[in-house]
Amino acid sequence: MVHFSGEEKAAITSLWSKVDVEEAGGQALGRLLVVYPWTQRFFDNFGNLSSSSAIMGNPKVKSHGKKVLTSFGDAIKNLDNLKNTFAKLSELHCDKLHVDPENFRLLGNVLVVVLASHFGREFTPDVQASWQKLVAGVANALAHKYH
Ligand code: HEG
Repeated sequence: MVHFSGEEKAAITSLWSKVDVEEAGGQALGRLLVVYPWTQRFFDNFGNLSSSSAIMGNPKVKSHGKKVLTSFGDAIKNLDNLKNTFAKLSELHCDKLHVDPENFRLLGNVLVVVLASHFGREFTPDVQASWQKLVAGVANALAHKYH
């Protein structure tokens, strides 16, 4: 299980307090769909995904991205307990949605890119390392109930 030091927790929480969840969530999910187009197949009811501008401007992508990133907020409140926090969502993604857990890792890395581009020099190597640990922890927790 991942363990977060006090410094890592502080780095994660302090950046998180400045994240615009709607904006960053829409960017992260949108970029996932653009960069890894096979992920689009989970969202065939989202309407127009025919180009990068259609994807980035798609209101369903934005609102679902916000939902996903809001759920990251629960991770940040439960850094010592990620597996239990994501147990229900893991079951949902496995049994109902059939999302390959590799996609959780891709989304986590895309989120890190979005944060880096937004925060620039404030996103220091140490802050990045803390966030990489977080997104890996969330991806593992979401994959935990797969069978
Ligand atoms: Mg998932 C639904 C969280 C990655 C595909 N995802 C949801 C929901 C949450 C969530 C909170 C709503 C659950 C509900 O309605 O009860 N997702 C979540 C997180 C992550 C993630 C925290 C982080 C890595 N999801 C993810 C990825 C894919 C995916 C990578 C596909 C590539 N999620 C997916 C789909 C739905 C959800 C297809 C249902 C969407 C809908 O039709 O409403």
